[in-house]
Amino acid sequence: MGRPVLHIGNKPLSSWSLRPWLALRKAGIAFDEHMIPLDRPETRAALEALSPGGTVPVLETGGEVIWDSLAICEWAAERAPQIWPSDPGMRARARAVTASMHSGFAALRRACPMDLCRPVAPVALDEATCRDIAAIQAMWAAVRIDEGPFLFGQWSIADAFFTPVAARFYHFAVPLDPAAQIYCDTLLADADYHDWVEAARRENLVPPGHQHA
Ligand SMILES: N[C@@H](CCC(=O)N[C@@H](CS)C(=O)NCC(=O)O)C(=O)O
Repeated sequence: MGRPVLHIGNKPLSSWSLRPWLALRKAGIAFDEHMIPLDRPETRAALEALSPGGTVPVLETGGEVIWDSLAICEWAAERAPQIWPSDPGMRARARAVTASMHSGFAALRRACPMDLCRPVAPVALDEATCRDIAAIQAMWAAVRIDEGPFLFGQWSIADAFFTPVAARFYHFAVPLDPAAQIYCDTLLADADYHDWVEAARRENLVPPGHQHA
């Protein structure tokens, strides 16, 4: 069986693609990657040909096609259980915050899309976005444990889901409470994230003005 292939969107913009890419890296699973440029006339047909989900990321492995960032992370965790916390209570909380990010915070996504090539600069944030930012920080404070730099001590899928959030906070110069700032700095200092950012900067396929939540 060949290596799994992770199909992703443009690295500067595709926050959904970044999450499973990090999870596969942290799981130590070797994979090939294939980028499908977004926002082009041929994009829709390419995505629909790839999976019933019609979006990236998509993982192709052993005849299976897995779409959805969280489903791919779970596939990785079945092979590398250490990317969820080992304690059942903590694992349940990690899944809860991950699911909250997966399905929520639409206002933040809309107002502060991930764009790793964006100069760092604040924008005026509407009320709904401020509420999302406060809710994320409150959620982090509620679950964060003291042992280790990540949300649940060791790196977990929850951190994969919050890395694009930290990138949004950074590029939009969002003021954070001190503990949230330290956590975001940790995520943004991660070596695998840096590899993604460097590749994003090398990519020059993105039509100007396009943004993805
Ligand atoms: N829930 C999906 C969302 C994925 C998603 O929305 N991906 C965007 C790119 S970041 C996409 O493929 N959009 C389709 C398009 O641009 O036509 C997941 O978690 O994987």
